[in-house]
Amino acid sequence: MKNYDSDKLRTIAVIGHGTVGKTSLCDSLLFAGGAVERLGSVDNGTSQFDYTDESRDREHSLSSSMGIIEYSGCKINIIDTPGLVDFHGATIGSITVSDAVLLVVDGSDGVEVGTLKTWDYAARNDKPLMIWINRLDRDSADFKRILEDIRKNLRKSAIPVTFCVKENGVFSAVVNVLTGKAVNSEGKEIPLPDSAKDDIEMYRMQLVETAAESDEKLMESFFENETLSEEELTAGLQKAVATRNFFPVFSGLAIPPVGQKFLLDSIPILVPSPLKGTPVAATDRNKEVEIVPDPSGPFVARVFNSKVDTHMGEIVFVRVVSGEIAGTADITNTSRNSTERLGNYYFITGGNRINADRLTTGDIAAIAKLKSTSTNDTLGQKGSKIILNPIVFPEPVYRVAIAPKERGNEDKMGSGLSLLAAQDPTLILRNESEIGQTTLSGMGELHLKVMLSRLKDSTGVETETFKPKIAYHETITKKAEGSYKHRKQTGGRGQYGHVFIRLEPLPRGAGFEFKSKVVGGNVPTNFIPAVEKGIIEAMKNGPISSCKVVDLQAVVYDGSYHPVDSSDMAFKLASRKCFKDVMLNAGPSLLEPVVNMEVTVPEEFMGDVMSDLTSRRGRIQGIEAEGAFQVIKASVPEAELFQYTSTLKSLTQARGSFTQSFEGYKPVPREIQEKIMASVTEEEE
Ligand SMILES: Nc1nc2c(ncn2[C@@H]2O[C@H](COP(=O)(O)OP(=O)(O)OP(=O)(O)O)[C@@H](O)[C@H]2O)c(=O)[nH]1
Ligand SMILES: [Mg+2]
Repeated sequence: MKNYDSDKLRTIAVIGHGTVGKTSLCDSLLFAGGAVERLGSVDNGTSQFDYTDESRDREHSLSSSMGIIEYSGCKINIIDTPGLVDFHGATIGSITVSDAVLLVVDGSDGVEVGTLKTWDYAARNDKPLMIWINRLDRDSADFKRILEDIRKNLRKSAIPVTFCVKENGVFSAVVNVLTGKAVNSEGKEIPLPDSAKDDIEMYRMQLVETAAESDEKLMESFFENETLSEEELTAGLQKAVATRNFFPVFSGLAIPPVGQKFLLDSIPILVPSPLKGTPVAATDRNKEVEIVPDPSGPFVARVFNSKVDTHMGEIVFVRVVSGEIAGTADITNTSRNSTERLGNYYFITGGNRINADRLTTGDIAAIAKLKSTSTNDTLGQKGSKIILNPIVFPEPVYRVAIAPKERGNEDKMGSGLSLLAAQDPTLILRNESEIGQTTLSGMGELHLKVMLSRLKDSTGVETETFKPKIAYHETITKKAEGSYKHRKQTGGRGQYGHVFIRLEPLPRGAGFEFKSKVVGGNVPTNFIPAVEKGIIEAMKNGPISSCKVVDLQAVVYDGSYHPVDSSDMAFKLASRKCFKDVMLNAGPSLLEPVVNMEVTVPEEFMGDVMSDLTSRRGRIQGIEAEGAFQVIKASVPEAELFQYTSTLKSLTQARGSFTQSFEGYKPVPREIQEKIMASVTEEEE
């Protein structure tokens, strides 16, 4: 493959709801662009993108994959992304490194939760966006209805560059508004159908107005001539795409391919080249900077994905944000401040690799044989201190406790999972000392299933998962005080420690404060640290449920000592016992972790989802409309949310989604507190 300069590169991330035909469309683009001789198909296992056994078996894309099309003097990098929310980590990474995204929408179902979510990622990354309305061959498909749906849910400025025509209710042609050309249902060029003439005029006018609005000079020219020249139209549309004021809509079928060439023709024209992309925020020696896309600038590349390849071992995928590198070079992983040798890099298309000898601004490549580089790292020229602002991945929403099936495999499991977590930032492994369990969190049940089967394949370690314990906390609700005297006389030297302690509640999140207000040396200063230690030890296992005690102030305000028998140990024991006694009189209460949820569902499911949340002791905080969807905001105890991803799936026919974030600790209702205390006592016995 020849080397392409930055202005001849375009990277497109293909995104959208699950099973709308993204992978099929990517295969059809490869075929239409002449990159493959045979059309790959997800249905017979020959897709260039879903080429792993894993994705073939599950019939979904489970990670992002690449394809390269050399078309009209340009190199178009296509990145196919997973539609399932479980694998949106890969989707977000791919969006971040694209020049534009192509949002695929089903021609019958229209905008779905996955459409909204991926749209939102593109918006947050300020990416130019194109839309492909797919599967227009289905009986229920309706181009105009879906266009309206898109305009209502997403933005008005979605305007067709190509549209579909049905004759007698059957899909018959795709028409290009810009060129006036048309293709039939076999993809062959045909004269413009009469039934398309009015629509082509209407859409062309909308395009002309959009172009004129993008620039004052064009607006003037439009007022003068009532139209725009072809050059003016192109320039205006380019600008409107780059500024996200216009979302070009394409349409057709992925299977059999119809309409692909119209899209390929438009990509080099409508999608801004990497050189026109927005500068990327970064820090250089802790100072905020912006990295401008410039092949003659310093070499900076972003790692947006990494995986283990059967032939190459661990590989990382990068986009060159600035600069250029040829041949081999020593580079710096600036995120880890380590040196790497860049020598084995490839352009990847499907499951194949092509040796590369130059990486320039805007291009995407896979690098093999790096020592310790993973997703979200920055690579720079030797000695560089530039670190790109990291990609923000969503918080995992599905957490389980995990252990190896066979005892003794703990370390192997830990290191295997750590490696997977470094490749996928939405997978988080934690040793949680508070509950004494190792937990694994991810984006959903399928996400963890796939990761654990990868773990088994790579290390042979089989695992078991179970419901994680809840990290309850204990606190107090009122002031109380008391004393305790620890005295033992056993033959020789005795033990003597005597303290008066007062406990006072502190605001949530304040933790623990300790003060000494002892006067007259009743407890000598050198024993005060032992008193504090005793309390801290007692707070590790609270008196009501054996959970951690938080948010209180302890004051030791009096006591007494014995010149011979007093010791650190005696004061520690006294304060430990005293703390327990006083806490039981201070209105002890159990706190539980509570999370903020945002559940997005089509309106028809709102009632069911809300009553389910309420039955989980959830408190609805508000409801907002987002197009035809409702976003329910609620605060729900973590204890009630185990496997909520699966619940929501079955409540909404997989058309709902949610995000969650930790809100804080809140008191557990009395009757539930009693149940928890009973179960803790049972466990201890
Ligand atoms: N009739 C028809 N079927 C299509 C079309 N495009 C895709 N399909 C079918 O839709 C199914 C799903 O297609 P995929 O390409 O795997 O969908 P996807 O969006 O990549 O799905 P995920 O990877 O799970 O997000 C397959 O069985 C395809 O054959 C189309 O234009 N027309
Ligand atoms: Mg797919």
